[in-house]
Amino acid sequence: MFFDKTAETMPRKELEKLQLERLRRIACYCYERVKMYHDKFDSVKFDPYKIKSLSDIKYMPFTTKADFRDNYPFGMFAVPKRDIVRFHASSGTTGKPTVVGYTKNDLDMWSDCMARLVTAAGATADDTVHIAFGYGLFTGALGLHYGLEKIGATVVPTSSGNTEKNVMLMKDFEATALVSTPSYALHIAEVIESMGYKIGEDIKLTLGLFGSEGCTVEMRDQIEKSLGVFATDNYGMSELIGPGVSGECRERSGLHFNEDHFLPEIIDPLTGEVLPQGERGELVITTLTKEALPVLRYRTRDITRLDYEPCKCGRTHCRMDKTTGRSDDMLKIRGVNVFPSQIESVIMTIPQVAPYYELVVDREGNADTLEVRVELAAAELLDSYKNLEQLRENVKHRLKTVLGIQTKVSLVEPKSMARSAGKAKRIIDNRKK
Ligand code: DLL
Repeated sequence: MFFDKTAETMPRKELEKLQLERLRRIACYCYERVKMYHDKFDSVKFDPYKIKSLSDIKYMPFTTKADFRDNYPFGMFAVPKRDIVRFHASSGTTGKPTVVGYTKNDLDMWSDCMARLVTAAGATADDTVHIAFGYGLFTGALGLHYGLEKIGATVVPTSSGNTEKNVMLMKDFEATALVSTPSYALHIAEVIESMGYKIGEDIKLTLGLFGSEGCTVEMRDQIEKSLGVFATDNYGMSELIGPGVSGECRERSGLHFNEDHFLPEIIDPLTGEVLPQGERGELVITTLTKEALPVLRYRTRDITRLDYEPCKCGRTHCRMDKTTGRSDDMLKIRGVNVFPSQIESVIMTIPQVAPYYELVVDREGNADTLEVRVELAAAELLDSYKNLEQLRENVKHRLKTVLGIQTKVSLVEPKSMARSAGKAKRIIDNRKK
């Protein structure tokens, strides 16, 4: 099923022609309207009127999160405030939020992009979709909301939190699809069980439209088992639009980019060089059609690779692998690169532990230490010290095999870790204190 078959199955050559036309247009548009781009282009003598091929993009300067901070709140906008019809913002860990704005056309483009992705994931006008992302300045809830309404699905905008009420409404309104972060989906499953509801009888979900944070295939399996859904992944970020940048089709062999609106590249995060097709590196994205806040060569910090082979679903737009994490989430432990997703994939395959974990990084003397705290799946496991020790050693050994370094493993009581209603925060890096 397609929402916009012509666009989604456009032959590669035609698509690249369109991308080039749009790249030229947006580069000139930014140069003429946004002082920051004008100055950046001039400083490296980049002439937007002379772009000849898509690969000329490599001469264009990058945009980073710091540019948003330095131009807070409206310095990067390309239209007067009266043309803005909506603001969103991402919270950020320190200081001011990142402010993003949309014109009326931007909102139309956004809901079209979202409509394509939810259709690719299998949502239809017959679905009742429970949206358990936080409504508000976060882009997730309203992004999915408008895309789903566009395809005629019935939207239930409950927001995240108050999980028992969420579950009650899911049952009473007979929700068939759930929108949430993967970590919140796991918590919802836990609450469904504690309320005594049966999956398939009281809760009739069949589809999960998840995203906004990393989720390994192993964690996805757990979510599918506990909620009875087919789980799909959606990727995006506020600076670029929100969700709607890329998402999985039913083949689930990568997340299809909306490539006619978002042009992806993969670069070496250290040198900034564009990497050859198929290599893993940092994802950089250029918005090709946004009016209010066009963003050129945005360094996402997310690590992935792109696949340009046609997909079995018929879509021609390239696919990105699930991200292995953000380059700034990567932990350097005693010189070894560790991605939290590697740890997650180990934890999710050990049945005696629950899918809730935390990583505590510290420094003892000059050496980094990594403690993996993970919840036990059942209280009975606490009855035998010997069995607990065996389990701890098993987790430790499996982590050593995957990461190549020793970790400290702490098994904590079932249901003792904080549950998240949004993006889970799993890393505590005491070295930064
Ligand atoms: O999380 C937008 C979004 C909302 C995407 C709902 C999908 C669904 P931000 O809050 O700005 O925007 O966070 C963006 O979240 O750079 C990634 O590191 C991470 N992220 C988003 N989606 C995924 C995903 C929204 N599917 C940052 N897998 C991005 C892994 C993701 N990480």
